[in-house]
Amino acid sequence: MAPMPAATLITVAPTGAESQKDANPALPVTLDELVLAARSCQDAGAAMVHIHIRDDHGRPTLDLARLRDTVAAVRESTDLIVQLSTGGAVTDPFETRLAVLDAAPDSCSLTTGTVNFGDDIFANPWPFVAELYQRTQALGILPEFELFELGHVTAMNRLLDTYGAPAGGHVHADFVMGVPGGIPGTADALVAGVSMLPAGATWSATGIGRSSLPVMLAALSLGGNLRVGMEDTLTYGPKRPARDNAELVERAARLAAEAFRPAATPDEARLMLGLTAQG
Ligand code: KMH
Ligand code: ZN
Repeated sequence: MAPMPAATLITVAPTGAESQKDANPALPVTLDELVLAARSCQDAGAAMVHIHIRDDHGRPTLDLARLRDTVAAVRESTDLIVQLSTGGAVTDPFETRLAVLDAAPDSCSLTTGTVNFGDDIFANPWPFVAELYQRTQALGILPEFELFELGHVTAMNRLLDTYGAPAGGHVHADFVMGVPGGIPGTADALVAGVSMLPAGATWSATGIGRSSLPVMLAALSLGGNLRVGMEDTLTYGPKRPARDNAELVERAARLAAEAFRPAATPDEARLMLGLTAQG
């Protein structure tokens, strides 16, 4: 069994592409709201931010100029590792999703296969995934493999076998569990997924909706890292809306501290992920 890591990387996913403010007014959708959320989440213990942006009407967008402004603004106000979503919304075309890398984030999400996504399909066919992965290698951007299915772990391993190591040499993955149609948000499912990862990989996990807490506790007990945030759950508990993203990060940091694996600072997280220091 791998030794327990000393610290816990906490990633916050503050916005996502699926929810609107009417579901929880604390959802950050403007650039100012996003920057404020990022700053307060860093103060609460986050080291990385997984970003989806919105247009002036609050709709998800992958507009490149906005993405560039967002990366600059978050870097200006925080030390967080900046990760842009290349998943976007289920309606985003492949070319637009590939172009996200031109905004030069530290990291990007990279889902390695197609998955049923509620009533929709989150499409990630192999040629697209292979192209996206090779672009991350060419541009020196750390991919975070987003695994919604056990088969996505197989596809991630196929990418590594076929095209070699990620930029920087380190493999980092995130299990996104409990999406209707994907891997369930249970400890058993997480154990199965983790057992398929290559040696030396780091990983985090997040559970959608009510699977948030069971996945968090299972991830901590398995030596994994945590992703939390309003992309994945708008509530703190049953019938109790989250106050904001920072409240979800505060709880993750508290539980990590109780497990004697306190939240990693952004600099510690950069070391864990093989990223060079900022600035
Ligand atoms: N919004 C989902 C369709 C990612 O950010 O890379 C995809 C998603 C994954 O959220
Ligand atoms: Zn996302």
